Amino acid sequence: MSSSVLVRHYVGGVFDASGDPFPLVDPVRGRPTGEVPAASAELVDRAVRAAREALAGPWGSWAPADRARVLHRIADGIEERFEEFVAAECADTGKPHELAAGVDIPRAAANFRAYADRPAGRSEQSWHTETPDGRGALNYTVRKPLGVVAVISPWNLPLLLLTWKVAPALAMGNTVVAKPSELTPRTACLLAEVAAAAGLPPGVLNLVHGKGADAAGQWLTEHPGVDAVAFTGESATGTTIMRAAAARLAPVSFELGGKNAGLVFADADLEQAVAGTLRSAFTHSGQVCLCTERLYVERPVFDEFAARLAEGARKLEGYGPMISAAHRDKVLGHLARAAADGEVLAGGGAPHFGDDRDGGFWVEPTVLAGLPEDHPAVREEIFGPVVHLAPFDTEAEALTLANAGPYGLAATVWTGDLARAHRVAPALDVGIAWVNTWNLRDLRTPFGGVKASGIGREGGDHSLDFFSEPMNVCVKL
Ligand code: NAD
Ligand code: 6OD
Repeated sequence: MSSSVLVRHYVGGVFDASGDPFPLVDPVRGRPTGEVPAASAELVDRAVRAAREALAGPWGSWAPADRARVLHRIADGIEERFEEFVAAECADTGKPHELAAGVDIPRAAANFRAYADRPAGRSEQSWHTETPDGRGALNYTVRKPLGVVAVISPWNLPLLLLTWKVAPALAMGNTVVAKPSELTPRTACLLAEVAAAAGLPPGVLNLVHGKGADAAGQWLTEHPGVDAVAFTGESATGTTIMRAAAARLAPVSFELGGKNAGLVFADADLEQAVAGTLRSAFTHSGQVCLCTERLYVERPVFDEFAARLAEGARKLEGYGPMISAAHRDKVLGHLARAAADGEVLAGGGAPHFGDDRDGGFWVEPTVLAGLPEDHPAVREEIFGPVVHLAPFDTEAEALTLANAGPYGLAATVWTGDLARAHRVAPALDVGIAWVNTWNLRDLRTPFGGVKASGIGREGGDHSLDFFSEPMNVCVKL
């Protein structure tokens, strides 16, 4: 799918394509389809200053209800230009049209609506207590914005994850400098156009493009004018960004990598578990941070489950490519080592189409088995269409296996036993556990990971809490 979006920065209300360009590549065919101008350090600085000035401008005195109106207008704008957003998302990521049109772009609009309607009670002076020991004082809480927030987002769900942070940051009265992934910048440009048309004052949302290390991302996170950093991406990048933020004690909210486990108990509805695992392992070709990469199956149903999952994987159609040649090569490298050390039940390589897609970055949906738990394909995040199956014998063993390793983002539990579901799910070392489903999202629930998978929680009031400072005022009566 093509997109005519011109990639431009948006700073202080002005669009600008300055900076040395680098190519944007279509993952489906591997051909250049556009250019990204790399922001200079001077432009990043200008964006932070524009955001600081906007805080002190009219935006700083807008009531939550005024902010809510403009956030709803941004959501309206995304819906009005829906097909342009879908085309830009597909051009950048190569993901199937139905995924962009059915999930990712609608979720971007939903993110704005969800946060538009939420903060009134949180940001106004609505929490009050009287000093309980009879000293006659009224305490109330004022919620203030953090200030200038840097939002740095990845390539897998470009608009969904950008708006997931931008919307609550704006709802709480902050100003934002956003840097989307250098691989997928187009939808962010459309968002800037929509925000301007919706009446968001200049400087409130700024957009700079470029790479991460020694480029726009690093310059932004190291900038002394940035008051907080909200980041989604790899755990290793999170470590680097945390160091930069630590230098000035700026708060961070991190959504990072994962190596998500699933547990299939023998009492599960196997048909439901197979169908659910095909979704949880292969949606967006495994390039969703919540995807299942390790599946532990109770031994009595292991062979049947493995055969059915492998058959389902072989029959999958309409999946998309990896984001880049480098990422495809990383995934295929894992598959080559896994094939040498274990079993490949389905897939295992690059598909052959016999057309121009053979120039793109494709990997077949792959089911592996028989690898030891310390194998790189079982321990490291692959972020591709790859799931490894291993058997277990007891509930305790299943939990030990699932909880091993450095990550703790999400897990799935497939069981027909309600008591087991309530016993096992809370015992998992993850931020999100789904029982007999996957990626069913209510935007008010806490979202995030434990261990190397993140710091803090986003979603609903959790995002509003991160993007604001509560201040107590105590009045002697
Ligand atoms: P990445 O860490 O390489 O890049 C993410 C963003 O950070 C990009 O905009 C990039 O330019 C920027 N960046 C890179 N180095 C930087 C630096 N030194 N300073 C400042 N910015 C820098 O991640 P990616 O490859 O784009 O995304 C895939 C990763 O994201 C996977 O690990 C995946 O699990 C994770 N992810 C996590 C979640 C979650 O909610 N936990 C969601 C989506 C993706
Ligand atoms: O659904 C969400 O709110 C969310 N943050 C999803 C993240 C998916 C990771 O790739």
